[in-house]
Amino acid sequence: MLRPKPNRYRQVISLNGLWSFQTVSDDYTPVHSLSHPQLMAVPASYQELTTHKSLRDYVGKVCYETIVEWPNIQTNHQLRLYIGAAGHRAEVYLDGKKMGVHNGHFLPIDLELSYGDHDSYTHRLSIVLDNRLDFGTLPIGEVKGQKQIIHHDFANLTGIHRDVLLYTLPENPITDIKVETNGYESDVRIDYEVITLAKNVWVELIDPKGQFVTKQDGSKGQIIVNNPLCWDIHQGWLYQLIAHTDCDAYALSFGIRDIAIQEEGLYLNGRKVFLKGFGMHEDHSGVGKASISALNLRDFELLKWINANSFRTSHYPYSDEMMDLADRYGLLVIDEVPAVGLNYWSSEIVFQKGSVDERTLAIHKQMISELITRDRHHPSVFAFSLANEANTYEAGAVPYFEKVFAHARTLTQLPLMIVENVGAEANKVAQFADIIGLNRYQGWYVDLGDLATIDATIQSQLNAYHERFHKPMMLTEFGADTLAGLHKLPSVAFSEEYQVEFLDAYHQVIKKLPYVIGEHVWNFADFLTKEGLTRMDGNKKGVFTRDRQPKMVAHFLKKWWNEDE
Ligand code: BDP
Repeated sequence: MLRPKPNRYRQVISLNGLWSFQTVSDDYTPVHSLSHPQLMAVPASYQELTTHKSLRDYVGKVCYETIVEWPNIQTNHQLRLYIGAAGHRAEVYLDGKKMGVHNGHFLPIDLELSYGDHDSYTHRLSIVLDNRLDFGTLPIGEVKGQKQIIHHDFANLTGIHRDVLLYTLPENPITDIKVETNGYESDVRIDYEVITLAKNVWVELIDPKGQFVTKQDGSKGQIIVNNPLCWDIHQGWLYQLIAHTDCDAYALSFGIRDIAIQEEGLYLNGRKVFLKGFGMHEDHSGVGKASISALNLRDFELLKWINANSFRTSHYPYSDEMMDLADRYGLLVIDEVPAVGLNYWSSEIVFQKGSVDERTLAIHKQMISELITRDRHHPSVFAFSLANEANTYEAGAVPYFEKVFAHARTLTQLPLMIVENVGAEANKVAQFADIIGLNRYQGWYVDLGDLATIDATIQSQLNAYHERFHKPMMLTEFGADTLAGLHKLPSVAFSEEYQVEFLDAYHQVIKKLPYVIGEHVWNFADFLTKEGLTRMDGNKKGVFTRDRQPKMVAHFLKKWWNEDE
């Protein structure tokens, strides 16, 4: 699948804006227009916009509806719909007729809109969304009565979260382009393939400075690039392969860069790199999980300011635009599937029939396929994370993850990760991964306030993993809830001083361990969660507030990460 892009052969029309919106029953089909709609912004999380608690806490289906004015298209051309993300389950209707369904909130919906009445230029587009999480969705969840139970730590915000685009394709379109690069020094080989039924195919290569490199005939081939401009950290060089046919064209961006791992290191273009950055969330006041260019850009400006070189898309795939920005700012990305909540924080077994079972495995595999297909040409993506904090000490987790990893390996050569909170001795799954991420909250959930315990505990826990699995390790989460503006001398938990001392203690211990390839602070910014006694208006472990202003620790991180260059 190629993301819609306008050019002389392809029209793209944005349907973002104000739509009609209403909660609907489970058996609802949009035969007629909505009976008592309200206005709703697209993209946005509707829970962030409403003033009604009943809608904010609503569990079930909603319908978005808009009237679309058709572009003028030829009969042999296709009209398609692309929705960057809408969740969790989506049904798409045109004039009341079902066009398709999709399960998987954080990945695109792309389908053809076939329509009966060619004489009519206005059509009613309805998108029915179900915000319920169960064992056939990711994240997983359970609905008990009217309540949605979730086991993960971010609010179940839903709605149409990314661009809605109507687009056209010409006859015999280019349906896919595959590019693989080999090497990074001189004579880099680029293997490409253009998928199309068109007969006459040629490609052009344009370098990151916009200079023409070469033109070549045929839908499949190789190009050798001497002395390439490699993509690197803070150096977002992007090449373009422009595929042409007699009736279509598509420009695909990609980067030339080489990723390698060894037991004690991550190498980018032959150079060892240490990852500095954050686990993040797509979460902003007012719009929730919507992708908004201005807000996305501010996040990247802050990442640059603080001297971060990487982030994890915790705990789900981020928008196309976030991935484009990572490419352009030159930040390395751990791209994560929404396999979160596979841990009930109790003694209950998770990996068993009736709980996380073959239904979950099927959607897990589907989302891995969709994610890797969507993101395979982003040079920023150096690893895929296949789960966060699953109960990997359970016997049932072994066959489950064996299949998950085997599936992902059929789709990518990049390193695969698992993010763990289970101790090394109990872990039955980490051997499947190439890089092991560990989340640790010593000094917070364990021994709150006792910073002196961090050094020895974290060292011994990481060492235990390394001695048992002999893989590169990464501290993927460590953080302390901090109330912006709360100062205490001496420090106490929740104060800005405590966050500084806490993160410094981790930073010091990580530096001593050569096999640790990076540190990602939890979290980039404060974010919304479900209500809870330890969540006062959300999770406050952000280094920035939810409206993206720095807490005191941000200035320290900026300095530490600069000194470590
Ligand atoms: C970890 C989770 C993360 C949470 C974090 C926390 O991976 O999603 O937000 O802890 O408690 O367990 O702050």
